[in-house]
Amino acid sequence: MEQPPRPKLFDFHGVSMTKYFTDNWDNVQNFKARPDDILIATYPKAGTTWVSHILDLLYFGQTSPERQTSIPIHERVPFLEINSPSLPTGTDLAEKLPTSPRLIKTHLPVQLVPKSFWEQNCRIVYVARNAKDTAVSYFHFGRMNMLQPEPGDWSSFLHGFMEGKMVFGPWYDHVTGWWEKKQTHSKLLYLFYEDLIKDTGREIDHLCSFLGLSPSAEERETVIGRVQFDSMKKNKMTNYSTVQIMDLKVSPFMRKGKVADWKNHFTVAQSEQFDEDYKKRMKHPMQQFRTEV
Ligand code: PPS
Repeated sequence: MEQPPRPKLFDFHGVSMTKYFTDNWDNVQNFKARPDDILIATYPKAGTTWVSHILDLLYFGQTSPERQTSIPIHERVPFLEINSPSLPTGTDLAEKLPTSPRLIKTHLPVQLVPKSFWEQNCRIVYVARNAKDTAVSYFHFGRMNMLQPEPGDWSSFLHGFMEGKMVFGPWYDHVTGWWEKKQTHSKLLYLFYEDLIKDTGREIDHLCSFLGLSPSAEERETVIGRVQFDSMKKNKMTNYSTVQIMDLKVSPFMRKGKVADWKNHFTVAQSEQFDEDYKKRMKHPMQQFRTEV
């Protein structure tokens, strides 16, 4: 299949974006959320697919087990703002979801989320991942995904990351904006990728208590087993092997799934410069991101 040309970044309401996430903007902004919709919000590469799979299993693993083997995760949990060539738009997929609740994914910074999610007081799960590992994961994603702008080499990509010249804007503003929203929107659960790595079962318990779910001990164990990195990497419904625009030979979507892979990418000088800049930008005392576990 012929691949679409790599898109260019442009400023969209103060955030760097590409046309694949803005071309369907009217429908995104006018999307009609329902009160029981659950929005999974993240900066790219923070563990969206992981949490999507966890939630899908918690809600529908018992009642509709066939979903797990027949519907890829990006159709079970549509990506609201996506509008990519030759695929249905995220808003179409979300509107046609037969499930209740509907699980919907977004990478939008908090200020661009369609207003109906706030009006309907929807539950939102935000997942954040430390900046250094996010940058590394995003770099490899750019290499293999034709819907991303050309990432260039690691050094120039990292520079762009620090400047916020990434699709969905600066990581710094994204994680902080959503954190601040948590202070006024009580139905927002803010999770960290590093905590999921450290103790997946405990984070699943947090999710369940937030969502009012009480799986049996056996069900809980089954979910924990199915969402392990190795099992999601083997699973065609979660490893994105069905998606043409991604070249998994260049870099797999389920790449490493670790904390601190940044150490294999950052030079000492890059790390020092990054840390220096980070301290100036992340003044919020709350956000204790861990770059190691
Ligand atoms: S996307 O494209 O923004 O939706 O990507 P996203 O799903 O947010 O992030 C992909 C990274 O999450 C890792 N991942 C996992 N890590 C550990 N355990 C599990 N089960 C898991 N599932 C996904 C995935 O490997 C990507 O991280 P990297 O560091 O690139 O491996």
